[in-house]
Amino acid sequence: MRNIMTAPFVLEIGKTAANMYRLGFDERNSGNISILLDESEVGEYIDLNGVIREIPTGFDAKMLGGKIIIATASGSYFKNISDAPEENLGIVRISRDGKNAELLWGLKGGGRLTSEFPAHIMSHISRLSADCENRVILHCHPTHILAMTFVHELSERKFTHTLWQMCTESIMIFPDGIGLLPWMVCGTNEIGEATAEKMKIYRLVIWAMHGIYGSGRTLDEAFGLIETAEKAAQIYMLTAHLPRVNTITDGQLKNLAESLKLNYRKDFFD
Ligand code: 2HA
Ligand code: ZN
Repeated sequence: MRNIMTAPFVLEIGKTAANMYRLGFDERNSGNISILLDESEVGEYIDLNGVIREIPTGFDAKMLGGKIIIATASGSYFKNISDAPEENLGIVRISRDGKNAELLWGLKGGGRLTSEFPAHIMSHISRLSADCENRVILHCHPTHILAMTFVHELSERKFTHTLWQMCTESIMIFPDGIGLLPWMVCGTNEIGEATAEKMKIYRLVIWAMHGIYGSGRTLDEAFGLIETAEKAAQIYMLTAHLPRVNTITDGQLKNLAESLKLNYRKDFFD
C-alpha cells in the first residue's frame, strides 16, 4: 500500500482548502468539500474491505450506492486540513442501499462527516445526471457574494446578469448562469434537496446570506467557477454605490458569447 498522505486527492484538498482560507472564503470551520474517487485510485492507498464504522446518511443515497467519496469532516478548519488530513477528512463508500456511509479512512478520533453531507450527496446525484464526469462539490462563504445577496434582488436572472456585466470573463466562465436559493436553515435534508434541484441545471448555486456551492470535474474547475463569481461580486460591491460611467452593454456581452459559441442563458437578458 502506498502512503495516503502522499495521495494526490489528499494533497489537493489540503492545498485548495488552505488557499480558500487565505482568500477569506472559509473562516473558522466554514465550508466543505467532497470529491468522488475511483476505486482503483483509492485502492492503491487503503484497504477497501476495511470498514471502520458505518455512518447513517439519514436520507436515500442509493443513486450513489457503491461510490467512494472523500469529504471534509464536520468542524474541520480549512487552514488545518493539510497539517492533519486524517482528522479533517474522511473517505467513505456509500452502501448499496444508500442508508450508510461506510468509513474506510479518516475522521480520526470519532469525527463526523460535514454537516452539509446531504447537500453534497444530493448535489453529486444531480450533477452526475447533467455531466457524468462531474466529481467535485465545493461549498464556501466568499465575502462579496454574501454581501451582494444583502443588497441585490434575489432573482437568478438579474443576479447572473449583474455578475456577467461586472467582468468580461464572467459570461465565458458561467454562461449557464447561477442558481439562487433564499435563506434556509443549513445542514438539513431540505436545503440539500433544494440545492440538488438547482444543481440539475446550474453548476453554481448561491445560498442567500450564507454562501455558494460550486461543482466541476476537478477541484480547480469547481473552485475556478466560485472565484470568478466572487471576483464579479467584488467589482459590484466596489461600484454599486458609485455613479456608473461605463458599462459592458448587453450587445457586447451577446457578441462575446456568440463569437465564442457559448451555450449561454439567452433568457437572462431582458
Ligand atoms: O461546514 O459552512 O454551511 C460549515 C458550513 C455550513
Ligand atoms: Zn456554509
